[in-house]
Amino acid sequence: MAAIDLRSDTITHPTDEMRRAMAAAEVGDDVFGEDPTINALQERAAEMLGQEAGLLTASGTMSNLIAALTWCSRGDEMVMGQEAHMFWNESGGPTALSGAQVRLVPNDANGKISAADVQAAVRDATNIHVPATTLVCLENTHNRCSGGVMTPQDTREVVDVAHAAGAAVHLDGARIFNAAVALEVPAAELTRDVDDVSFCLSKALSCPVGSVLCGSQDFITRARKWRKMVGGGMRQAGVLAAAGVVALDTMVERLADDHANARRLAAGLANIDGLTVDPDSIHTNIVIFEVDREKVGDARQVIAALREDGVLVSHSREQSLRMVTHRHVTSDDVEEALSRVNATIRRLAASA
Ligand code: TLP
Repeated sequence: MAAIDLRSDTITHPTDEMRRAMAAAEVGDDVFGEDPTINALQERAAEMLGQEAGLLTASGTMSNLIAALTWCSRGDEMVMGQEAHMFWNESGGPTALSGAQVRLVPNDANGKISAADVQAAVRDATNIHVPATTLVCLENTHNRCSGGVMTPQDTREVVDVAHAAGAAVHLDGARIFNAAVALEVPAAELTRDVDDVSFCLSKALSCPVGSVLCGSQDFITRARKWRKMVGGGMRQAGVLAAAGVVALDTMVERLADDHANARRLAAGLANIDGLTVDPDSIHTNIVIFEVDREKVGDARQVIAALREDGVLVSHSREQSLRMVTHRHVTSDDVEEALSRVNATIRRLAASA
């Protein structure tokens, strides 16, 4: 029985077309800016996101780190949502390496942070007792908030408040194309107002490696130096960028299939006694659901039991589990996964 792997969209493999493009890629030394395939990817990405320039990085974590290093100095403050990936899952890098501290504001259930909360969090630049707010970070889609989306209007409201306070806005758009497809808007609508945006090639877009950080020419010039400092100058990485170009051409529209599968998955999970999820709250490819401890048991034991029954899921928090749909999960796999989950949960509930 083949396992159905719903741990993350990061597990996706490159397509045959990507592999062919990688093998044939024209390359050069990217630290000299001479890799034509990387240059093409960066230009294409920047254009799609309504920004002037782009920079290939090794990962989403590296892009977010470079953004923090570019905008923040020691003693500054960056504002972000309390559920931000940058806060939870990047080993503390953005604050540790920039020397700036973080100020958290609430995320709503969709991952949105409100302009009012940001307004209340930014510091008075004339007060020497407080840190300077130099950066506000957004995340769209929102990983820990069930892949929730921020609309262009939500984004603009926060950007206006941040800019009025003299802070830049970084968008962790690891899954920005999922947000664009879900909202049926061009990605640029969600990104052109921010000062920089990073998106991941290696998640639902199916590339093996990489993210692209986009922003103004001046921002990218500064970011390029930080990328070198953190060891991200990757030389003939056109072999990776080639997959990225194919991804931007072929992998964006199909994200709607992942979203439909995620909704189907959520609807099925909602019917299983002992699990709780609101299917109407699922807009993209991430499904986070609660496990009733009394009825079913500890969430980590549930993960182990599901693994034995051929369904791989990840832990989100305390009693929440996460499933992510992606290119290797078909609608038949969703049905099969639901039937396996149902059997596992019934078994656990019988022995609880
Ligand atoms: N997220 C991974 C894990 O780290 C949780 C996943 O499986 O979803 N921003 C966001 C919003 C992300 O979800 C991730 C990865 C990153 C940044 C970091 O990207 P990578 O893994 O390329 O460093």
